[in-house]
Amino acid sequence: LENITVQELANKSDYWLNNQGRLVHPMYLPPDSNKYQRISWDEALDIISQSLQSSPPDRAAFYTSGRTSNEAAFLYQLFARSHGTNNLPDCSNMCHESSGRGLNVSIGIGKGTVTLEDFDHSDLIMVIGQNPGTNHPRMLTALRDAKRKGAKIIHVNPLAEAGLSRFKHPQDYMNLSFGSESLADMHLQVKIGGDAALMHGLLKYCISTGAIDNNFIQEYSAGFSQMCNNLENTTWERIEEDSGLVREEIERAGEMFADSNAVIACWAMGLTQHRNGVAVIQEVTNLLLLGGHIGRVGAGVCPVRGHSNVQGDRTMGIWESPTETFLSQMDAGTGIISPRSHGYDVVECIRAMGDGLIDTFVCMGGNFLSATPDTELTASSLAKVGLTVQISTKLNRSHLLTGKSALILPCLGRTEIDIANGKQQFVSVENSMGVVHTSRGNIQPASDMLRSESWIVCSLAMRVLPSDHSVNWQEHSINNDATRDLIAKSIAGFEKFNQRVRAPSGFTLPNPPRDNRTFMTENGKANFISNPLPDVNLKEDHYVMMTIRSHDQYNTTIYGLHDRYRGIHGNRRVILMNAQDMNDRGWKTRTR
Ligand SMILES: Nc1nc2c(c(=O)[nH]1)N[C@H]1C(S)=C(S)[C@@H](COP(=O)(O)OP(=O)(O)OC[C@H]3O[C@@H](n4cnc5c(=O)[nH]c(N)nc54)[C@H](O)[C@@H]3O)O[C@H]1N2
Ligand SMILES: Nc1nc2c(c(=O)[nH]1)N[C@H]1C(S)=C(S)[C@@H](COP(=O)(O)OP(=O)(O)OC[C@H]3O[C@@H](n4cnc5c(=O)[nH]c(N)nc54)[C@H](O)[C@@H]3O)O[C@H]1N2
Ligand SMILES: [Mo]
Repeated sequence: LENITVQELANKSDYWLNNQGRLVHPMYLPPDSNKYQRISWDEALDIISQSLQSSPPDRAAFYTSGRTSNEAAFLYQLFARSHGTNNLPDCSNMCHESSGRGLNVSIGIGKGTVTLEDFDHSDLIMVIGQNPGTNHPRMLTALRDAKRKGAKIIHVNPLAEAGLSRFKHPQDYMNLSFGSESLADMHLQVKIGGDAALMHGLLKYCISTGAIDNNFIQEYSAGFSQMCNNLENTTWERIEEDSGLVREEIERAGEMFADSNAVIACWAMGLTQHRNGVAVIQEVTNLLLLGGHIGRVGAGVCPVRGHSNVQGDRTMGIWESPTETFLSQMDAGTGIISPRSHGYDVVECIRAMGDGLIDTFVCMGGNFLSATPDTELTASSLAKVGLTVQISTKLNRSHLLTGKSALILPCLGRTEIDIANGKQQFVSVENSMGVVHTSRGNIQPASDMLRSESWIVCSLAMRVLPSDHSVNWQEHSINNDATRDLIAKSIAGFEKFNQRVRAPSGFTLPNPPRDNRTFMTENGKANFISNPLPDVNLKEDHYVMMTIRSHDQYNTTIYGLHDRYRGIHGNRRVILMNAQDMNDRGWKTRTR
């Protein structure tokens, strides 16, 4: 890194950058310099602390990617709030934000309501806008097991994703069963953006055939008749046109739904990243509420997350718009006084940078530059920041297109042994099902200059915050048990954290809708929310483009150049197009 300019590095591919191995030493890119230089931890932390102390708290922002452990995430938000800001944008803003927003209004919780065991008791699992084969391979096992116990699976996707149509479990080779099985019983090949129309069709079908759970609707919900009225305005012609499906198909799916006592709906980016993401997630929720499929064994909503701890990070308070309930418990538990005004999310943060309103930008992992929506704009906005700091394991583009000065702080990965104060430490994470469990490293660290994320945050806090601060940062820098005790006092659901997390499979966080059909919404009810259908009409000669993830790539990290499920090799920049459309235009496949 010292011998090559950042401009030269920026010309390399992402694949090349990731292949350079681990970052093993703190590095500094001074203002007006084009090469990183080695720097000691003390010097690095001093530079950040000076930058933070020389401007108002709201001129700093703290980004988080989703791999950060609960303990480090908790300390990180505690530090940001002690410093005086809620500027905590995170990768979740670009991922399942719409799930959180939609579900909070519908059922009073921003996460899913199913456990893994529910899959064993489900009659019908809807997999909507999600490709578990590539992105959640372990979920295929849960789907296969559910199917063997009699569940039906409906796949809603413009593409017939391979994992769901041709599934082969590695262990089946051992049992000498060589055939692959089709997991999906039905594939509803919606148009891109056609899910809301499909949901309207399913709702209409169930209402008109009386396939609804009257008890649930009366006792626990609000907004049902309003929704029914609004649905009358949606014609079947519009539903067919917008969804790209024919009425009979939708009715057959409706029949399967009506015949099922316990339905799970899973979804991911195929819904969340649409402009109407919040609305369409509420439509899916409407459908489940209609049949009383919340708070029932084998049923519920299941937004399937990406990063291993993105859900836990939010639970720990990585959130630019925290609720008063959350903040007051945080303050009572830790003795700090959190700022109340909301901070920047990812998009607002980029705007603020562009307007010259950010002096210090710290990233706990991730690749802000490449993951955010408009790379060029983000790069030019970042360039206006005084100091950008990346706490990372591996090199990526965010280390090369930086603020006026930049730091790289190399941290331990979760697979590495973390010994602090003579004791081996472990951390915890929360999965999509709300289960909190331990994560322990077992390989030797790549360098003795690496530090744990918690250590880095606490060492910074000790420099920036007054020495009589209410939090014992010294202790937390080397003792995750102490941090868990503080979390237990400061965040609901984590009582006896240290004891419960040590159980072999961890513990499940409280989930009021699932546990006892308690809905912590404004009216205390589960809400049917009506939303107008989005405009999915296309202009003449226009096409819709969607993005999909591929094999051998994890978000911005490129591990290889092959997507074996799709038979695409040697390239990452691929546009797939309907052959008929290409023919009509006389367009040809590029041959290399
Ligand atoms: N190998 C690998 N695994 C990953 C990741 C990775 O990059 N690589 N990323 C991780 C992260 S952070 C996340 S968030 C998850 C994401 O997991 P997924 O959400 O499964 O990821 P995508 O491939 O982006 O999924 C988009 C899916 O939605 C479909 N789709 C697109 N538009 C529509 C639509 O309008 N309606 C419907 N019904 N479907 C639509 C696409 O065909 C595709 O199957 O994966 C995680 N796991
Ligand atoms: N065009 C497009 N953009 C998207 C998406 C899309 O589908 N299409 N998906 C969006 C989604 S769903 C998400 S979640 C975001 C993801 O946005 P980010 O989370 O910001 O991006 P990642 O590529 O997951 O981050 C990878 C980097 O994290 C660092 N890293 C890896 N492990 C660790 C660790 O243990 N500790 C630390 N400190 N650092 C580590 C490495 O340096 C690595 O280069 O991107 C979003 N952006
Ligand atoms: Mo994600």
